[in-house]
Amino acid sequence: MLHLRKLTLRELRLPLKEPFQISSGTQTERRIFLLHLQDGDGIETWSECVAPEFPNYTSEAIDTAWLAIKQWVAPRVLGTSFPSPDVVRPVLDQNFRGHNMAKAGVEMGLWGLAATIREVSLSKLIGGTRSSIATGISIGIQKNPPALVEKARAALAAGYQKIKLKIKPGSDVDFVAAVREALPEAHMMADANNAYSSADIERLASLDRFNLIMLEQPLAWDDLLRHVELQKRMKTPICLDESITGLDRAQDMLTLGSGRIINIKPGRVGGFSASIAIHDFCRPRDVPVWCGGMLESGIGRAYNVALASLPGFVLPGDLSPSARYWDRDIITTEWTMDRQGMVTVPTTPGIGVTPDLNRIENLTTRLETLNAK
Ligand code: OSB
Ligand code: MG
Repeated sequence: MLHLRKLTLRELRLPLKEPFQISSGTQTERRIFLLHLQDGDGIETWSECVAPEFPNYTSEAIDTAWLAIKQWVAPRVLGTSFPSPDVVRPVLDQNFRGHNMAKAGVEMGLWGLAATIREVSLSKLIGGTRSSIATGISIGIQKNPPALVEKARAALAAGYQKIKLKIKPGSDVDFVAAVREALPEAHMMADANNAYSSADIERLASLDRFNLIMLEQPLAWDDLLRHVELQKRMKTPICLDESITGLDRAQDMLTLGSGRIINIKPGRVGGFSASIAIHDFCRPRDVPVWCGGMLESGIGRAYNVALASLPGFVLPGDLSPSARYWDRDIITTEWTMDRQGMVTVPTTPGIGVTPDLNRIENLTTRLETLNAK
């Protein structure tokens, strides 16, 4: 039985090693939202709510997620007994629309807690089959094509198996062309974070000549229909990120032909149950899925790595090691990647990382503890 007695919400700020620019803005620091879960026997674990500072990815932001967890998520889980974590999501969805990242932070924490209680790794708990995960890097928009080429070259030299180039109008075709010319064999893709509209179809279709593995979320964040027309015009597979908010949207994508690949981020779809459901739907239909990232700390990364160990995650994930993002992570043994671009899946019980409690305490800017009544 899972029985949550105490939930602690904690915000801390971690400076990014280098600014990360996507079409909707630049980040220099990550506001990190951690959750600490404790059951009646004193068993505990940590999770992370990935909502960003501003509602410029989906409609959620850290401050809305904090409110949603405190007001509506926590009261439904604190003091409630769940036989297993897969029954949590329906409870969170009853007459409670949206707020997927808020729901996911807590739902995933309960998966982490279940793994700790059962003394198995999180990967094993969900049926993971991989012992290491192929890793790709997401490279932010750079000031000019040569600067991007340099980043891409360094990433390949470090072993990354896939490079993802962020693009936006004004920083797209020339940038991708320069990287392709410099690195003809690179496994590469582009991510527009919904910076384009149907008026840009010809421009987007011109990316076909660069032999990209996929083009991620070119059109609006909640669109499925306009992507159909674009996919018909393009040879390059479209991968949806923002538009896939749950299993139903994954099904719609396939029915409509809005795209051919899905980037699964457990935060965006509301947690592990939904992520596993999308994985299970896609796998027999030969729809490749891979695990995206939200600039998580080492704690959030533990969940992504475990999820990506499922057999249908057939493409490299955005699961860069700690040193890609931070001078120092908030876990004691940081995430590393080997020269072949592989990240090892932990086999120890629970989430498989050890939070650095002193560092977390020192960095904390906001704290709130909620108890079962
Ligand atoms: O679209 O995948 C995205 C980061 C923040 C918001 C959206 C996205 C991203 C990334 C970063 O691409 C991937 C990572 O965590 O390394
Ligand atoms: Mg994306």
